Amino acid sequence: TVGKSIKCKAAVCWGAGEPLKIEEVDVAPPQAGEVRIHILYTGICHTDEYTRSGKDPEGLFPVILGHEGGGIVESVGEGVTSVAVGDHVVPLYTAECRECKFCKSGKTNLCGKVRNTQGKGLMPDNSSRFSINGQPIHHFMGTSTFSQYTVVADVSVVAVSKSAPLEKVCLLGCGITTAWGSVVKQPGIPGSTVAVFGCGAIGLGVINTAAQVSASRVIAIDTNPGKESWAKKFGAHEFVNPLTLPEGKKIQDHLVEITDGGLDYTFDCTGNVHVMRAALEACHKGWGVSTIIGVAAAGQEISTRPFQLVTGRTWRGSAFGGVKGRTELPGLVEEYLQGKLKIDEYVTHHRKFAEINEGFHDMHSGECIRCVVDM
Ligand code: AHE
Ligand code: ZN
Repeated sequence: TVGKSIKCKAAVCWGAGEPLKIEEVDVAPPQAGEVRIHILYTGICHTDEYTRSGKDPEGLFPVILGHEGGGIVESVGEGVTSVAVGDHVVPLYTAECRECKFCKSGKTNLCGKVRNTQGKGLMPDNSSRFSINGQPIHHFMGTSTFSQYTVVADVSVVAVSKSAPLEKVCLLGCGITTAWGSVVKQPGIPGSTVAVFGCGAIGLGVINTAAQVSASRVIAIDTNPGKESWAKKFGAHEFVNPLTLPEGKKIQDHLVEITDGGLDYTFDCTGNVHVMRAALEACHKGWGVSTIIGVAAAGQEISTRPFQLVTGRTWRGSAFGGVKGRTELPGLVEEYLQGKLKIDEYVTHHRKFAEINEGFHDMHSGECIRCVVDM
């Protein structure tokens, strides 16, 4: 059966730094190996803002942003067997084909199958399913959830339990899963000391997961004093505001002092390269491991004295928390339904689709953890 094009509303970013504009777009039917999804809810993540702002060197325009979506499969292209019409789904910006060198390695969640075309803002056949009066609009991160209908590759979507509210589980498309995976995929955290730099959604998720797996001491760090109560609510034992340290005192030196030589594990959840350095240098000599989760601004580089690594600290990073989305998201949704995984607690703001730009403004305020947009 040959599907028809759908007209719907989408938030289009026409150029770097421009606000999103709600437009009527044509969404072509899914081709072989593709899935068209009716998006009902989407979160807004700092990465959407990073690309909107024009700071992302890989940013392409015009584009339909968004990568934290929840929706229902409207139709599928030829050969699609992994999801069916009517399934409740979460699009995945980290695909999982189970066939490529990466997927088969057993060492990483990164998948090579659609990486190149995804990076070009296109579907795997090198074309776009979005257009306005015949002008193609770029896809984003293989998901483009700021559209009432989107098309994704079948390797870039997972069906989840219909018992779970899509307005909540959409957030598993990025932030909460990233935070969860960064902790549970790393052996050794139970019983260990942990410091988390940055108390946004990712930082709070890392704090919460570390506390749940019984880290012995979880120290939250943020320059916004308002984040102390958030961090503690999510399980942090202590909170340090670097701005309150004596003049000239570095946060890493303070942390090394109060932890008898440094932390076992640290996490950068800020994307600030100076914070990344502090997170590494706050690690304990001989075994401390620092994980970079935040996305740094274009052209930024990290630095430290090599002696920091020679003396046994490890600097690492992960994308989407090391989580294989198609395999693991259904289980995370079950954990949410059983009350073992927090999602509701992150949602501080709700917006109608027409107010999506206000949702971006919400995100900049320290009081916003996650804003969910009702499409
Ligand atoms: N294009 C940016 C980098 C963006 C980036 O690091 N993306 C993260 C996901 S951020 C989620 O909010 C990622 O996982 N990337 C892996 C990948 O394969 O793209 C830049 O600075 O160039
Ligand atoms: Zn994100």
